[in-house]
Amino acid sequence: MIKLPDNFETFDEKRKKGFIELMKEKEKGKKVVGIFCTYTPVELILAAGAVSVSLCGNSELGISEAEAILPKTLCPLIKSSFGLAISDKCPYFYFSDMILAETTCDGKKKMYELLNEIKPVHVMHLPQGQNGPLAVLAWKEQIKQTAKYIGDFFNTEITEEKLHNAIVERNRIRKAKLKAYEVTKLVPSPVSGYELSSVIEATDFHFTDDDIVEYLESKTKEFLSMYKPQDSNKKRRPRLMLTGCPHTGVRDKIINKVEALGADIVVLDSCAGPRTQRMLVDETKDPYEALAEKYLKINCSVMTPNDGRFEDMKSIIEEYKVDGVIEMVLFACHTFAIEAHKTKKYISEELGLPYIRINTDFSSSDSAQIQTRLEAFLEMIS
Ligand code: BJ8
Repeated sequence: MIKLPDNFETFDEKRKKGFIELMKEKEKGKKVVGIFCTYTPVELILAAGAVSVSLCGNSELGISEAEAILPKTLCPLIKSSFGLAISDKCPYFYFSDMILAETTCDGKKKMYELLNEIKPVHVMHLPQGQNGPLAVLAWKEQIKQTAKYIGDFFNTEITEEKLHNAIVERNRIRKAKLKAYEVTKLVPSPVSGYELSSVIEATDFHFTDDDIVEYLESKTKEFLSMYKPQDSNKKRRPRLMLTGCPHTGVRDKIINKVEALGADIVVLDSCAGPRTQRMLVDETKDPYEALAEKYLKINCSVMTPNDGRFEDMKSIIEEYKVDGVIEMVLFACHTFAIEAHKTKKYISEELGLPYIRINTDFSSSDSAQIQTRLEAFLEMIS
């Protein structure tokens, strides 16, 4: 019989639902691996017969608990993730048998050392750059070692056949997510960025691949049925791209707000967005090599250089017919903050599009100020 956390009654509805769903999987004997980053080759987890869950915090919850240990000046995503973990407020952390982590930004790396005091954490050493002859080789070796670690941890063997099957399954999910994202290529977009991002986020509450794909396909169909081509003759709402740090913690104060002001966020240019979903893992080659190549191609500011991000942005901007760009940088995220200088130059000077940068955290204290800046930005675009 699985024990509820002592503070279960204080959980909000979303977390209660997540807890109950995952509890059902645990009762069926499912093993759970917590993850924090898009660079995690989740196929390894799947091939071990376990399920992966994201442990990234995306609200103010847990931040005060975290600040008793971590510096207040740290990125809110790290503080929230850590605080939820140490206070048993995250159902996914509660049920995780182990954590699979990787060396991305400094804050996360050091946080993993502290998490390891609560749950077993295996850290994969991600190369700091994507180029150079040894990068893929080193990453492939890390993936192999991790397969061995996870296999031993769960007392199973991750065979190449299991890994191949996991690759095919994850590619199926990537294709379904991409189709959902691509609905907003239509003009006018039949769905708001807020609703689309809620749907993608809700896949975190589905724990089997069939469930995820079925849910995404039915939502995509529903969105497509809402398309009104006749409205393309009406005055066009500005079509915006949101780039920068992961945006789930600012959906209300940026995505919802900008859409209420009369624009559409038609593309979410984050590491989990369409630019990553369209990169499939090659199903025809050695699975370790295919995984190493695919995951290392993901563009994130933790890489140096990170030129691929700009190539991705250019094609996404064209495909989604973007009129302007909002870059969101979380406080204390040094890699995205420094890279934002290049982003601004690239978007405004090379692509000639309006650009605004918003520095923020997960609190609502700057909502009014953000609204004023967004209003001025939209006035400039319209
Ligand atoms: S692949 S974006 S999930 S590292 S935690 S870097 S906001 S200071 S999340 Fe990320 Fe992987 Fe890259 Fe994506 Fe900055 Fe905060 Fe660090 Fe962050």
